[in-house]
Amino acid sequence: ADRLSAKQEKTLAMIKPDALQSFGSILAAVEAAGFTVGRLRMCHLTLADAEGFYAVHAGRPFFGPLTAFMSSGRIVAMELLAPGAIRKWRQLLGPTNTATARQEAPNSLRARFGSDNTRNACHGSDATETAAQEAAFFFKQPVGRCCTTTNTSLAL
Ligand code: RTP
Ligand code: MG
Repeated sequence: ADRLSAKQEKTLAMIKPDALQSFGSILAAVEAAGFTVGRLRMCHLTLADAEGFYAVHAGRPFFGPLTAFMSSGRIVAMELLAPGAIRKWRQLLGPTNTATARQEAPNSLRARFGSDNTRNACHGSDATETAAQEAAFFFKQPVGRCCTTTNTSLAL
């Protein structure tokens, strides 16, 4: 009943190129934490796609390395549904910097699967508005070289 209740929140999660090989383990953690997986898409972002997704960071010193990394291999984008999904998923991610994550949250996904401050395994939306924008980015327009698109019956 809770899975379909109005208390559900939706976040946009991404498995970044460095962690694609750990998709199975990450999906296991998603399930164990009680999220419902909504729409899911695997694709290889172009550099322009990555620049669009991270447009808010344009001009930051890490923008070039970040967008190059994010277009270097396939990613998985997925909607995760749960009560408080945005905070809950970022909690599971741990701190942005993998080294910090290993110190402060050793069981977090970034501690387990990240490599450094840029190659940090996964993404999570930071607010309701960005979650909606990011879901639209992946599921309401053609993006990159799409490999797989699936829809579950529970997608909102
Ligand atoms: P995300 O958006 O990926 O969930 O991560 P976040 O909120 O924890 O981090 P944010 O500040 O939004 O940065 C987005 C991504 O840019 C890369 N980054 N590199 N100093 C650096 O080298 C640096 N800082 C950020 C990371 O990949 C980060 O997740
Ligand atoms: Mg962010």
